[in-house]
Amino acid sequence: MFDKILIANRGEIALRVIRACREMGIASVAVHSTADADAMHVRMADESVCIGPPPSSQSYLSMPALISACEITGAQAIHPGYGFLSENAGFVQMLEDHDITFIGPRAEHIRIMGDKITAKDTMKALGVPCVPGSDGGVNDVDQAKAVAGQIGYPVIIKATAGGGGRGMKVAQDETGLEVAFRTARAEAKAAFGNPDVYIEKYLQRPRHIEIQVFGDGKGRAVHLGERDCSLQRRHQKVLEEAPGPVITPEERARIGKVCADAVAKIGYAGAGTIEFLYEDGEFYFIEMNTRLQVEHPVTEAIFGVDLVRQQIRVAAGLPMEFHQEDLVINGHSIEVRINAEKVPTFSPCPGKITQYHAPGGLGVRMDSALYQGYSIPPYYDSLIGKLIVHGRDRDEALARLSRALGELIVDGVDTTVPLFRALLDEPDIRSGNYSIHWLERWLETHYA
Ligand code: MV4
Repeated sequence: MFDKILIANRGEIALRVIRACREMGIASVAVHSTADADAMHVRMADESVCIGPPPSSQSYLSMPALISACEITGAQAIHPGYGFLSENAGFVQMLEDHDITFIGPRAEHIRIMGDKITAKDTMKALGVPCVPGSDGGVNDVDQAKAVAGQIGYPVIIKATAGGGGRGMKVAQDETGLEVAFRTARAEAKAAFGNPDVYIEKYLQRPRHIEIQVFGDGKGRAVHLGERDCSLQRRHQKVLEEAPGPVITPEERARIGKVCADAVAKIGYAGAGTIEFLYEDGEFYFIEMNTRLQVEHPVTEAIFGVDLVRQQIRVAAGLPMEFHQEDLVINGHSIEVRINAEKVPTFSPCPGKITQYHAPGGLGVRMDSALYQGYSIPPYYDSLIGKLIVHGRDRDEALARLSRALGELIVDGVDTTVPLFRALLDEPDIRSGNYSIHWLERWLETHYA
């Protein structure tokens, strides 16, 4: 096992990793930009290293600075958290050259899943159900028309270098397809330096259901059920829950096994998320994320596992501490993302926290790096906390969420907390009746 781990991240996820390290008797090294000298992750870690000026391109994304920080402190491994360098295959390779262990999958798997056409081809070959569409990429308008004619309109054109909603265009008919195809390619080339696009049948009212998988890197893998992350705004998740309100135990077992078998077969190491659109009882693969996700705590809550601990174990060559049959769901969990943003524009709202009080009690977990007097810098993501509740069933989780939001105090900046208070009064939210378009429609009607 490692003696010392460097955390190449900040905020709540850095604390999350430091806490796992401490429970495992592993020393932790925080890195920070000059803007984060007073940040909680710096205070909580055993040691810290300043790695550069405020812009993340010169600090949290600086590979040489991170490698130097490992060398100075003697850290043997890097946990990347999410975002930043967590899905950068080049970084994983560079660490390998410096004999530093990356706590995450192999560079090869990050690269495959980072190219969405290759990811889909790979998953399809592994028996994962995919959205009907082009086999591989589509190179010209005539080929696009032929594919669309086969699968039927509407269709969606996606950039292979995109993902997470970037570089997508919907076409309702053949005329629209010509425009969509040309603009999609041009935008993909401009945004990603790669014009390659592919086509899928456009699903009109799906849910976003993602399966948590975990591999030991030696051909054994498990799944930890699904999360329903359909409540999004502009491809930013707002609320996530597990299990999914509409997924049956039979559906979970079936798609879960397909996913676990697929990642076992490629020898995947560590945590991964296989994203699906779910419509009319069918799962359609869209993308795989090769990192620990923001919303991982809802899975931890219902399975009673520590995913970061398992990531560290697997990276050190140790086995996971569970088998598939040990993974039994207990109750229901919901996470809300507390952002320093002004609703309904969601414009970032950095500034000084004049008062802070975290909620507590049974079934409540608050993952946040906030403290009273802290100044949220304007340079980074606006996520300032995640409130995660757990109950015996969905209704108990909802009641706890309502109670915990009532206890939470974050003063000095605007936050998304009022949004959650309002959402909890909505019958569709209370009943779990929402698709990927629900939130944007609700925002239009409630704040127009
Ligand atoms: C789709 C789709 C409908 N049909 N693909 C957006 C993010 C990216 N991961 C995939 N996305 C979508 N792909 C087909 N074939 C609709 C979306 C989509 C979406 C997906 C998940 C969560 C929120 C969304 C919001 C708008 C569009």
